[in-house]
Amino acid sequence: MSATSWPNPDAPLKDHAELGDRARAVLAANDTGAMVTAAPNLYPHMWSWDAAFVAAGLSTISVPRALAELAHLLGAQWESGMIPHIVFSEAPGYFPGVDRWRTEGVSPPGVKSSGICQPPVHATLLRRIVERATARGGEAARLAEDFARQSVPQWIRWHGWLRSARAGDGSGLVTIYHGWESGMDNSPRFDGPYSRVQPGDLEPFVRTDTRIVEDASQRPSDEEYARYLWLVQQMADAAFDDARLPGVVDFQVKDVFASAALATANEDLAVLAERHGHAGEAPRLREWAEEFREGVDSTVDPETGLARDRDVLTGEWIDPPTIAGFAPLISTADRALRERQSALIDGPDWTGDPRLAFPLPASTSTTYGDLRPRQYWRGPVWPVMNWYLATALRRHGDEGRYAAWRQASLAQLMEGHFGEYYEPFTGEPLGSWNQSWTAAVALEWLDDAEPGG
Ligand code: 2M8
Repeated sequence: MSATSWPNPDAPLKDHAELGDRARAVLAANDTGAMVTAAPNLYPHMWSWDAAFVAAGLSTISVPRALAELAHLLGAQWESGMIPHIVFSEAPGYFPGVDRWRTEGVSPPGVKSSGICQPPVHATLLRRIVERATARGGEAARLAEDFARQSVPQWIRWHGWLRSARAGDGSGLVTIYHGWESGMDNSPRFDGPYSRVQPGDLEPFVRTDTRIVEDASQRPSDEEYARYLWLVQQMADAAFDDARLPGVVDFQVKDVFASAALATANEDLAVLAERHGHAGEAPRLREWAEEFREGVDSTVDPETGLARDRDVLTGEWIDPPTIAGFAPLISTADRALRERQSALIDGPDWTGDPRLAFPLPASTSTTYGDLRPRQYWRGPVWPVMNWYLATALRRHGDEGRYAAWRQASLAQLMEGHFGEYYEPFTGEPLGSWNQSWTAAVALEWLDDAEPGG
């Protein structure tokens, strides 16, 4: 592992075999034995949706290791069914750590976790892992199928919690109480809702992220962090009681992307349930899938063709053009909508922008007035998103776009740093280097000949 500067003096990597070797080395280096941390220094713990992508990447190396990753995450599931967004390791140095969350006594005994969630991509990736293992046969298949049989009830509890605690209004749209729950923390999606969060008597804090990512402009601002922490404080004061959150939290958004992830994950969970000993559960999981599919479709702006979040507290639609606007590409069954969105994503505001280093979708439209091409979820290209969206396109039969995005993604990753995110116009790796989910999706792209895609 010698990638320490950019451009990488060893770049371009020789070939895909070298890319694969480096990606495996990143995952091995980030593996504590109990978990593959999300990144070496910046994120020394397990993140919920990172763990799902990481497990998929690990399954190209070792199915048992991949299953252990998901088992560790499931070991932190709350009694309510919620899967927390961070499962803490013993490593120091991340802020806000477990003490700030005040989850002791609410999280399961012995578990150190945060008190919020992240997008529910897990069942989708578990299905992929199990199909890969089944195709491989032998011990890997037996282990993966056993794991599915044993864990399906826990995944159902997770989805059931999202549906009752976060979408009990029947809207088919998941409410989030923190931008962190979206996974796209400082996306312009949340500018409006965050502008109305006014921190009150906030416990003092010292950030650690800006010590690790030295160029602070690649991270959210201090003002944004104060709001993030204020929301944590509000939820901790309410002991993360699902029933109390709607009455106390200053940020409440219907998240269209998480809802699309849940729609498709319900479909995948139904398939796993049918194949691995829980067939009786499949019909209600398919109903849930339909409910969230319809919820997502109902948010599409007829003028722009993009799906929209909604601010629950003001009732307003959220307009900034971000990658979340393409949520229907993940979940919709409406062919015309799929075609419209596919044409849009090829267009000059997205992958068709001729200034791009690689024709891949940025986290925010590159023609958006307030684009910040180096700042986190406000502009950079995220490899993990490209892979997740491309596999969604492929499962709906779009082999052409899948192949084009695969080629562009592999070309982007050949610079060899496994950046957390990339500057869209120069291809510079930003944020953390040797980010686990970036290495994981590199392995997935390389392995795409295998069944289960
Ligand atoms: C980022 O979020 C964390 C907070 O959850 C952070 O900035 O400290 C996001 O990109 C999130 O989606 C991701 O899961 C996490 C770890 O990679 O980092």
